[in-house]
Amino acid sequence: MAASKEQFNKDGFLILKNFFSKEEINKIYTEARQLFAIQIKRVVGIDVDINDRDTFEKAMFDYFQADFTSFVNTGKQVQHLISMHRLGTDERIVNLLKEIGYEFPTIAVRPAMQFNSRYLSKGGSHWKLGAHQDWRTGQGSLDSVVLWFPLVDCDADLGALQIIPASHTVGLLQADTSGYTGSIQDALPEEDYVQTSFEVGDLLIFSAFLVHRSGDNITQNIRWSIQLRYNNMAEPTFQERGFPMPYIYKPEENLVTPDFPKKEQLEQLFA
Ligand SMILES: O=C(O)CCC(=O)C(=O)O
Repeated sequence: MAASKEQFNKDGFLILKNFFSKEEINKIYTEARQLFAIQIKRVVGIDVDINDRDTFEKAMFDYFQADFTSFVNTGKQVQHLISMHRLGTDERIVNLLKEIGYEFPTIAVRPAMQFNSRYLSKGGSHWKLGAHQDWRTGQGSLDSVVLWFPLVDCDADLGALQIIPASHTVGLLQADTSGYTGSIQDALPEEDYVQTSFEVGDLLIFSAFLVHRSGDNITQNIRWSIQLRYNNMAEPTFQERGFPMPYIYKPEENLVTPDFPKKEQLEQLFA
């Protein structure tokens, strides 16, 4: 693995084939679809087979149109799957981080699952991100990294990430921070981008300074993927900056469902 560290430092990324088993990735993918299927049944009124990909994804689009608020909430609940969080603390990941030089790895931000499709977007930026460096939003250790992997086989047509090898050493580029990751303002040469491609189980690990962007999903399908992010608490500049944590996580101030629950519902539940 020493050679991989050298390669990582040089290129700013590694693609590791079969890093995970297909079964463990499929379990997370299944649970995510199961959550959506529960709400699809309630809102759209159909008992959809999650393994019938096109039919299920069409139902996802119908659900998105029928009840946007509930769709967004379900999308947020999906971010809390135990299976996904468990994978994020997996020994194989901790060992990989150590192999690229981490002394004291921590989770930089909660794991994120994306289900990207032009049909699941009201604005531009949530299904397709322009060129950016994740460090601008994470602001963690200088050696902070992103782990990106799809839950389905993912090639150029499904919009797998496009990366600029070795761009992790060009510095923090100017970016418009109005989107949630911020798009780099300077035009970067098209020919510098490399299109990635994955089978289920493959993993891309990249420096938070590596310039990357979403590929172009030209299919009708959803591109399901997970991003995990880590910091190295032993990195001196992170320590000197007092371990900044720029992510904000806070509860709603008001009851989401007014007049809920009734006392009787609790009595019945705990009877
Ligand atoms: O998955 C994508 O298309 C973009 C993800 C990404 O760039 C990121 O999470 O930083």
